[in-house]
Amino acid sequence: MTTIQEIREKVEAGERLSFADGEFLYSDAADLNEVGQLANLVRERKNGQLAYFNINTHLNPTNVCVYRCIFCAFRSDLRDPRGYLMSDEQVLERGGEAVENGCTEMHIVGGLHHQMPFDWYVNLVRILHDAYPALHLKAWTGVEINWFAHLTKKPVRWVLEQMIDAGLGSLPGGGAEIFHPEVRDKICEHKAGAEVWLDIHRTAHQLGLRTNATMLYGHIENAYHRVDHLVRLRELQDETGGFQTFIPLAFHPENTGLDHIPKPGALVDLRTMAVSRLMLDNFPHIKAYWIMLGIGTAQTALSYGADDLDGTVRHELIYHDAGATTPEMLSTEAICRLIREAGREPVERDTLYRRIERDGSTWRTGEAIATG
Ligand code: V47
Repeated sequence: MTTIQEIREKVEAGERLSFADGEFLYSDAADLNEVGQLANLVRERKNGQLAYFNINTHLNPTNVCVYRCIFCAFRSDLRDPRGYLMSDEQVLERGGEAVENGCTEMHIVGGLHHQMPFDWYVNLVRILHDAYPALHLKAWTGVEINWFAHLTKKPVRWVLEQMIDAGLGSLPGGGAEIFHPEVRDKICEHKAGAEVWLDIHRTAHQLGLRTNATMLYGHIENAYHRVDHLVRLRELQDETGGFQTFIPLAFHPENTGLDHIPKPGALVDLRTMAVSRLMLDNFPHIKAYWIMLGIGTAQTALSYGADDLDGTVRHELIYHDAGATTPEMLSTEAICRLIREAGREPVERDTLYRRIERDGSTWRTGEAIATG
């Protein structure tokens, strides 16, 4: 039988936790505050008192999607009045707005629109990058990259090379959901399976792209599936070292096919954050995405393993369509205040974790931030 004392000893000695340790940490036998304390120790070892954020915006160029993932409130059918597809002018206008507001990153993801060719998706990256070269484009989940390979009948490597040539800066962590087929086959049976998602990130890392990873929790999965998910990510990170940040994503049920399931409570959120920090010993950063957690839980998460709050954010749709009641955006002053209230030192970073130095309305990229 595992005990918290044994796990404490391993964590203090910097030893890797096992699958069984992960399951124990999720169980009622492991006191949440003790789990949080251990995660806080690892956070502090890696990132000291720093807590990161960036100034970013979202762009979801279409919500029309061939897939019908049961947890998604954002997708639309082509003929549904909610369905939309942005024009190049609208996309560029968003880029202009982002730059005017000091954004360093645009996070681009959307539906898989069956009428749009691969060229449309590459062109979107190209026009944004050409017009706003300093804006980092964190675009397309592994699921979208897989769709582009399907559309073009070309290898994933080729798809990524075209995107890099157009101006892609990194891949976000979406589309991972829960890797285990017992769950994946029920919530998103058609989309890229675990091996495909992981292999796309492997290829991206080989091409020099940094990527993130997520886990969608609080629906039909159990602790075993969550730990399995974390261990698969940890194995790929051992191989490539290309992941930057892990983001646990709490399921939001409103307007989804799983609206009978209640949203996970704050204690589940905090435990998931802490277990992620403890199991993913080779990930430099764990993000508390305030849009999804709510502001109070996100602040508390900074003492349960998280070292990053994502960004100030503009134009978020995926969570707000699914019932998130958080604000649409935060100002830099507000996000810094939240971080200071949590006892941490706010650091504005770019997507690749380099310090941002600002002078009035101009900014420059400073030094890379070292992680322990
Ligand atoms: O893959 C969709 C999730 C993800 C719901 O890389 C839902 O920095 C909860 O990946 N309830 C997209 N979750 C968002 C994402 C992300 C967010 C913030 C930062 C980064 C990053 C990536 O949102 C999807 C899916 O797992 N999602 N619908 C829902 N109803």
